[in-house]
Amino acid sequence: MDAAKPEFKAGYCAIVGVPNAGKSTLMNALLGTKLSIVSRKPQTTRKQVLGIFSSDSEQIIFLDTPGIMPRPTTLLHKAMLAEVSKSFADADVVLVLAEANQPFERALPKEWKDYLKVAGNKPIVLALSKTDLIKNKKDLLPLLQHYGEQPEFKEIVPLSSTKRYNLKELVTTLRKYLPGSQPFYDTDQLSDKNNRFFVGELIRETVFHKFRDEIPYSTEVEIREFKERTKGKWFVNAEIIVERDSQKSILIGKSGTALKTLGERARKEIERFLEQPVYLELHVRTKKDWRNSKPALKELGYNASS
Ligand SMILES: Nc1nc2c(ncn2[C@@H]2O[C@H](COP(=O)(O)OP(=O)(O)OP(=O)(O)O)[C@@H](O)[C@H]2O)c(=O)[nH]1
Ligand SMILES: [Mg+2]
Repeated sequence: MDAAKPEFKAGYCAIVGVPNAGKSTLMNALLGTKLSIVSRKPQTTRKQVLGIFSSDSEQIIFLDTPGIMPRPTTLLHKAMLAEVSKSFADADVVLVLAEANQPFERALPKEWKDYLKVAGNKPIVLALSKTDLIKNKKDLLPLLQHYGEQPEFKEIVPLSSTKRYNLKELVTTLRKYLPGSQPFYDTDQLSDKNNRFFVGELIRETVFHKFRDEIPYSTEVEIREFKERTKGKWFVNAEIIVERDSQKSILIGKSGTALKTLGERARKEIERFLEQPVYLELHVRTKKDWRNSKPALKELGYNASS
């Protein structure tokens, strides 16, 4: 072995934290591509999204998780919590995100700290996210001191995903806690999820951006047909699922105009992601109270056993 070359390391890093902490944005920034959907609204991510970071010296398999409050109110929340628990179990190192621009009690509530006990003996690194929102860098010092006093965190890395500040340092820090190993995935692979999954997520993201109130939270997307063609446009038929007929009417809009704009926006995002022209067919269907229905959640690919 070349003595100057560092040992190759590979392992799993779960990214966890409260809703809106910036978990998905961070994973995208680390991978240099938009893989996981992002919105200004909390609880955007619902299922674990695996993102593979590969360099010459390490492969870090990031697990982006739903932002949750540990006390679930719906069966969907319970299923989201199960996704986070699964990520904790898979992780070699746990990365907790806390927003630098929020009061401590919001950035990392006490109940979340209790919840972190499920990490057991696994090393936990704290990333202080969105530091670009702190104008005076001196204001970071009390935050670093506060989190530095918390015994569960091995290290603290202040960072900004949007300004790409300290991302390399984060990788160097996480690397320390990974085992020496060959890469688990091909180094040009970005995820284990297929195009079908990401297309559904991009449609859901468009709903998060375009609609307000309960609609984003009551919406799920099911891909009914996905045809990759060698000639001509790829074909996607998707069903947008909502909980009530009144929500269905809002999504469709007067003479179908809202659905049409939604479809156009989502199609552009999908085409950018797939690097392919796409024909997107959208329908809206009501599945009454699907967020509290075990069979409906199972059908939609959630772990709704508990
Ligand atoms: N200024 C700034 N905004 C950020 C940064 N990272 C994320 N954001 C914003 O914070 C909001 C939430 O980001 P997400 O990445 O969706 O957060 P999340 O933790 O994945 O949220 P959930 O999936 O809902 O738990 C979005 O509006 C992002 O643009 C950052 O480094 N700086
Ligand atoms: Mg997210």
